[in-house]
Order: sequence, then structure tokens, then C-alpha cells
Amino acid sequence: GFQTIDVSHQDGISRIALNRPEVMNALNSAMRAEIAAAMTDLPQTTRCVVLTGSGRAFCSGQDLTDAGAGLNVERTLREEYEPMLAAIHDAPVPVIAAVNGVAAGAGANLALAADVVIAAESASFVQAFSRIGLIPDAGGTHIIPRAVGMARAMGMMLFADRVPAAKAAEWGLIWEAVPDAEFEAVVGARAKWLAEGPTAAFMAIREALRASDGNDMAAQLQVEARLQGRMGATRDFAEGVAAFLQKRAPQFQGR
Ligand code: T3D
Repeated sequence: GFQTIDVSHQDGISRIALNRPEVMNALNSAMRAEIAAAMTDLPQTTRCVVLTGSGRAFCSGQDLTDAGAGLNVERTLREEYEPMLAAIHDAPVPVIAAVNGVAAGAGANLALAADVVIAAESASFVQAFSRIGLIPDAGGTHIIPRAVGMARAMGMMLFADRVPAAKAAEWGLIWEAVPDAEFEAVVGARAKWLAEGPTAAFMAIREALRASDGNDMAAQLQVEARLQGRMGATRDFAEGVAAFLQKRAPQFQGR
């Protein structure tokens, strides 16, 4: 069993809840290792992961009672943060970050490592790092300027303001902000959609979008042709077309 996270599997959805609510789910060594372990050891039946927080926060970032002078920050990033982030980034199924409350520091960037971020309206995103004399890590300096542009990225990082969920959605930092009362239902419906969907296509969409970062149009057309060639041979494509023609809902198997 896990000590710092709560993991459950149901109906093709694996739910991983950060579970140190007394410190707003701050990340310590154990939690980083457990998130990586849970993400790399998903059941065969899992077709969507929901990463969320217990209590009123999503994650407050590095546990600051473990930090400070003398700590080898670079080693912690390389040996503990990188494997955790890689496990999310390279997950074999879509990952939803369900941001139930504040996401600060590496906790914000942990959420942004997911494929899709859904936040409760009362949640917020804080690049808190410069308040303690650090730079944003855990991938923040890569993902944030691409999502929101340089001016907003710079402002978020220099001023360490709390960016409310609605503004994060308006800026394109996250997919959607939903009223708190509807949050669980919306996350549940989105997770069900992904868990019952064409998993191979979802993973190829992720691959194509990531490849676009360094490609011009000609190179990206090659990526699309290669990936679409693979999709054309899937059962889910055959099923999707058959279901359309028969005017019924498709039954995707994920392959
Ligand atoms: O290895 C390395 O160090 C490098 C890696 C760095 C990665 C990083 O993530 S650096 C950034 C670390 N995170 C932060 O700087 C955020 C610190 N927390 C906050 O700014 C605020 O707590 C929040 C904005 C997250 C929430 O504010 P608020 O007012 O809603 O709650 P609070 O009262 O500040 O916090 C509630 C409790 O959680 C409180 O404990 P208490 O007083 O009830 O006993 C607080 O100390 C604790 N807590 C919050 N964040 C952390 C934490 N304890 C340890 N570590 C935390 N990060």
C-alpha cells in the first residue's frame, strides 16, 4: 500500500489522490516515488488516469520543511522530480489533472504535466518559486510560455500571483474551469469519455501535438500520415465508422 497517495481503480479509470492534506499535499520524497510507481504500474484495464488532491488543495509543491540551505536541490530534481514527471508525461493512457484547489510551485507544474487540466473555479495556479528564491522547475519554463505566451509566463513567474482557475482557462493554461458544485461530475464525465474512447488515437494525438513543437508544416504532415496510417489499421477506427453508418454509439476497445 501507499503512504502518501490514495489509489483506486474502477471502470477503466485509475484515480490517484495526493493524500497529505495537512500540508496541502506538499511533495516529499515518498510522494514523488509513490506517484511515479502508481503511474508506471497501472492495471492493464486502465484507460484513463485522474490525478487529484485530497482536502482543500491540489498540491502546494515541494514540502518546504524538507527544503532549504544544504539541500541538494539539483539532485532532488534529477533523481526524484524527473522520474515522477516522466511517468506522467509518458503514461500509456490519457491523464487528467483534476485540480480541486490551489496548485503551487511544483504542484502547479505537476498538474500541467497532465494531458488535460480541469480545475474547480475556487482553485488557482501559483508559480510560487520566486517567493523563496528559486526558478520554476518541474517543466514549468517549457510548458507555460508555450501555453500562455511570454508576457503572461514572465508575469506569473516574476510576481508569483495566484492565477484563478477561470483566468487560467481563459489564457489557455488549462482546458476548463468548472463551478465547484459541478467539479466532481464534470471530472467523472470527462474521465469516462476518455476511458471508453479510442485510446490508441488519444495517444497518437498526444504524440502528434508534441511533435508539432519542433516541426514545420511539411514535417508535421509526415508525422500525421505516419500516425494516421497506424490508426487506419485499428479496430476502433473500423468500429467508429461502422457505428456512424449504423447510427449507433461506438464501442471502442482502445486498440
Ligand atoms: O528540492 C527542491 O527544493 C527544489 C524543488 C522545488 C519545487 C517547488 O515546488 S518550490 C515551491 C514550493 N512551494 C511553495 O513555495 C508554496 C508554499 N505554500 C504557499 O504559498 C501557500 O501555503 C499556498 C498558496 C499553497 C496556500 O495558501 P493558504 O493560505 O491557502 O494555506 P496556508 O495556510 O499557507 O497553508 C496551510 C498549511 O499547509 C500550513 O500549515 P499549518 O500552518 O496549518 O501548520 C502551511 O505551512 C502548510 N503548507 C503549505 N504549503 C506547504 C506547506 N507545508 C510544507 N510545504 C509546503 N509547500
